[in-house]
This record gives sequence, structure tokens and C-alpha cells, in this order.
Amino acid sequence: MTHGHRRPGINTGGSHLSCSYWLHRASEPDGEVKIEVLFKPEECTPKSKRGDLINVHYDGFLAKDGSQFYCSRSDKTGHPQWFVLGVGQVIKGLDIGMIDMCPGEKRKITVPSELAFGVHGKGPVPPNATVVFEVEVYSVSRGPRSMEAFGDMDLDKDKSLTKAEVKEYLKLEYEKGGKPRDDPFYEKIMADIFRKSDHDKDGVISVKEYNIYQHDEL
Ligand SMILES: [Ca+2]
Ligand SMILES: [Ca+2]
Repeated sequence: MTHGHRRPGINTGGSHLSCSYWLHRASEPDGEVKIEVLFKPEECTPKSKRGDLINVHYDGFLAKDGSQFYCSRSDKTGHPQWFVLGVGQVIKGLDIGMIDMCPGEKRKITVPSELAFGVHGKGPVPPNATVVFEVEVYSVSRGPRSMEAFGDMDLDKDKSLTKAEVKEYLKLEYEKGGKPRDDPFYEKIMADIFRKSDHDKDGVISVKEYNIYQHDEL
């Protein structure tokens, strides 16, 4: 499967589960996001809210026949994706359906086309398609809205984030969740974060680059 364009809500990897473990046929919702909690840790904190930076793995399926239009777990370049919840970095249905999730929680989120890929569809998703995502949250942290989080990451307080600084932060986040990872794992996430945030490509994320969401209504 090729990905010739950027598709909202794609991410990958990190889990030992195979894509085939979750095949299903969803019922058609009426213009609303339908959430089913598949797994919830006993200790379910922190809970995600708008503006949080979350790290998530998810697979996408077409509701009509359960066929998979994206399988991040089998994507070799894949890794769990970081995005800011509630600001349109993923399809609307996921922004809605992923609120109040804690690390370790898994959900099945059924999204009507108008809150997904709409009347035109996108890539392998046909027009007017209801889609289903199986989502697993790895971490939830204060988002780019929070300059406090920036301050936490900016270890030398020079008002810019190097890869080393962001990596330290990620490591702490992962170790907190009891899921330490190897270096290549972090390198992939770093590449993802810097591709999205380091707009002038100077190798560091400035306050301005970091805080591009400040004008969003959260
Ligand atoms: Ca710094
Ligand atoms: Ca920069």
C-alpha cells in the first residue's frame, strides 16, 4: 500500500499486536462519533483533553466491509504518532473520539464520513465512507499550548528545543508509562516531531515554531 499523500490520522508501530486481530463489521452511526472502550487500565490517568500532546497508534478500517485502509502496525516506517488533540491535526471524528483517554487505553471509534474523509474520500477511502479506527494511546502530556511544557523540555533555557532535549522529554514520558524503548524508536518519533514543527529546518524548535497553536480556540 502506498501513501502518496498525507492522510490525517495515520500512525504506526510499537505494538506486538498484529493488524488482523481486529476485524469487524461496524454498524452505521447517524452522523455521530461512536466510541467503544476496548481496554481501560485500572489506573486511568492522565486523561486526554483538547490541546494535549498525545502519542497514539491506530489502524483504520472501512465500516462497510471491515477492510483495512491503513495498518500502521505493519508499516515498516511506522511508529506511534504524536499529535495535538482537538486542533484538526487528525480527522474531526478522532479529535472528538479521543477525548478523555489515558495511556494504555484502547478504543474503537466509528466515524461518519462527514467527520472523516467526507464526500470526496481520500486515497483508499471511497466517498461518503464511514470509517472505523482502532486506537491505542501510549502517552498523554501537556500540549504545545502549554509553555510550561516547553520550559520543561528546554533544559538549557535558551528558548529553543534541540533534538537531544526533546528526546530526553520523550524518554521520561515513556519511562513514566513503564515502556522504555530503544534509540531507533525515539529517533523515528524525533524525525516526525521535527518534520512537523521545525518549519525553518534549522534543527531546533523555537518558541514560535512550538507555539503555533496559540491562536487556536481550544
Ligand atoms: Ca534548549
Ligand atoms: Ca527551527
